[in-house]
Amino acid sequence: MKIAQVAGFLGSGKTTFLIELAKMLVDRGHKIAIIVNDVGEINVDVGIFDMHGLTAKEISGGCICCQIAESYANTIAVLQKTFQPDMIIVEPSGVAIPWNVKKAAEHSEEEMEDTIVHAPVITLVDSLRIDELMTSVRRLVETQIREADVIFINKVDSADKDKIDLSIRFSRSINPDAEIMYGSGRNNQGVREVADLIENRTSPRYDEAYEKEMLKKDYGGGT
Ligand SMILES: Nc1nc2c(ncn2[C@@H]2O[C@H](COP(=O)(O)OP(=O)(O)OP(=O)(O)O)[C@@H](O)[C@H]2O)c(=O)[nH]1
Ligand SMILES: [Mg+2]
Repeated sequence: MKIAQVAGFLGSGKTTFLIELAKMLVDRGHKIAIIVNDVGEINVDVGIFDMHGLTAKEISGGCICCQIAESYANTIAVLQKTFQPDMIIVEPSGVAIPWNVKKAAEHSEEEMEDTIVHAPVITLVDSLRIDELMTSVRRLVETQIREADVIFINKVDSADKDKIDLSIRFSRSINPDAEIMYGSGRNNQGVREVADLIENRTSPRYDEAYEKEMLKKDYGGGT
């Protein structure tokens, strides 16, 4: 079973993007389930997914990458047994760390007869709020960008060229290896290209040693 994450800071447009992405994958014949995580303060309205005819499960009361990793793994296993999707698309909370979400997903293998294959990790970058992302929440945003396979510069329908360029340069400087794409979930721009990547590519399994190396770099220990 393939699992795709649409990561990104609070308000970066994850839910809007994910609905378009899921609809496109359903149209291509996939059986899709959605898992949405909210950290508690704002309640996700799963009804919005139902409205679009999509199967969604909400997990709340903490972050699926840490506090409630177990209930995330359990939700995946239950979906596998009861609905048998060929793909699950996950909206982690805006403060989640992508690799920890991967690690948590892999724990579901202990509860089901299936293995997890990770689709490329998509991180949305809100080009309208790039200045704020580069200052007040920079460390978290850098981690989300560094751990992405695909960086999607979002909301280009409303952002000016300077903000879009800055978003691209900032993302590139942190993660030179990732695919950088741009578009708008609201206008369904760029969604098809992301759907192609999710269908055709995979992302490595969680690797503790590699994460430790990255953390060292992060905190200046390795350089
Ligand atoms: N201009 C523009 N606005 C967008 C786009 N996508 C989402 N938004 C707006 O951005 C805000 C947040 O969108 P959501 O899709 O709820 O973002 P989210 O990342 O799921 O938010 P949280 O779950 O609260 O972290 C809403 O006001 C959306 O209408 C886009 O492509 N362009
Ligand atoms: Mg959301």
